[in-house]
Amino acid sequence: MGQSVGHVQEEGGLTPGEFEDGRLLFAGVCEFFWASSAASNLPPESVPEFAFAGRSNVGKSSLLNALTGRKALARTSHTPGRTQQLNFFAIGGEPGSEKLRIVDMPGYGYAAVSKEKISTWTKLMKAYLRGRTTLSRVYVLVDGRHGLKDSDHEMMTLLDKSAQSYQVILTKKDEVKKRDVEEMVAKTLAGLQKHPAAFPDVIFTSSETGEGIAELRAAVLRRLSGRG
Ligand SMILES: Nc1nc2c(ncn2[C@@H]2O[C@H](COP(=O)(O)OP(=O)(O)O)[C@@H](O)[C@H]2O)c(=O)[nH]1
Ligand SMILES: [Mg+2]
Repeated sequence: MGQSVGHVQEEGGLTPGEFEDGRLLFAGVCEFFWASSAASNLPPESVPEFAFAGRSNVGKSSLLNALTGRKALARTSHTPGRTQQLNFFAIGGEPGSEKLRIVDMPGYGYAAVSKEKISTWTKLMKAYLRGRTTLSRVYVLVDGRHGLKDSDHEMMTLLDKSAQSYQVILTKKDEVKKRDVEEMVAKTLAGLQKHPAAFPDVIFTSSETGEGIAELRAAVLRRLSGRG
């Protein structure tokens, strides 16, 4: 394993107990329960929400599958029509008694989409991000082969303005040469300096090998218990 990654992830100071609790948190119920296409039909606020955003094809569906250890989650997200909505999943308990919610946000930065559609999603995302008091953290997924793009900066600017806490997750680590990993992490952290609300650390993941997934679960658990 690359030393750099161990280093980056240890900076979070996650304990073995947090890794185990994180694993258990995602080992239970994981159920799709709500899709919102407009700010007027968001589910009532309840438990803390962890939203996942990123450019189309960044590996969001794969990461959510790896995180929850289930294939059904991505299948739900792939249901035609639902990809342009905010999809809500109950984690750790049946909807109504869940411990947290995962929110799958529409992918952005996809060129072949009409302006009208983009403006509809943008409105929905803005409304959700600005108004949601139970939103605990947004994870912005960035392709680890390519790094931050203009559309990621736009998304993060929106998050800065919304005063939402967010962290970047680099994806597809298995596709990045070991010697390039450290440089990609450094470049990404440098790019985050423009963004006051960004968590100053990244998690490098691979849904293919599972690397970084336990760390992500533990990070969610830590945030959920008010320690991160
Ligand atoms: N090698 C590799 N490929 C991945 C990984 N995650 C996703 N992919 C691939 O990237 C493409 C887009 O993945 P998907 O999860 O559908 O992305 P989404 O559009 O962000 O939901 C698919 O071909 C996946 O197989 C990963 O960790 N490693
Ligand atoms: Mg997807």
